[in-house]
Amino acid sequence: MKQSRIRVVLISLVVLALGSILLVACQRPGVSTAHSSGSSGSASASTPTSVTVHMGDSNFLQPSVTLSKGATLTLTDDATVPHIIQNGSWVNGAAQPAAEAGAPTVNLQFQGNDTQNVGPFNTAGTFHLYCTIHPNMNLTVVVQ
Ligand SMILES: [Cu+2]
Repeated sequence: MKQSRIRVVLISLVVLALGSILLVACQRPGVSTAHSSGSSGSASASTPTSVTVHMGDSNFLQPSVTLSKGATLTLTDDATVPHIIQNGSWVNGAAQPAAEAGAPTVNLQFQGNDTQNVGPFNTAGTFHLYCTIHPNMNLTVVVQ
């Protein structure tokens, strides 16, 4: 009983190990070409300079967004509702203004159905934005 169970565990470990080796082997060519090329030919289209996050009545439509370093965050208000977006976050229902080191200063007033830009985010890290009007309307910006 016990031995067969150990055997099952061992076999699945071997399968996992082989699987991860295969994965690494498959990924290596793509990664290496991405790093080695870049001087000539097509520009790397995988680095967006702007990423859009939409806002609804009282929320961001996504809780977090990931940007490449140097990219700009575009905020679009899809509702006919104002938002005031600043550095900070709601914690347990309380507004806590705070700007992390390297964060662009954010103080944007949306009237409804409008779009504004934040950034560029030139420092890698995690930054928090919130709407001062709507409790728990938080957005985490991860810059890589
Ligand atoms: Cu709001």
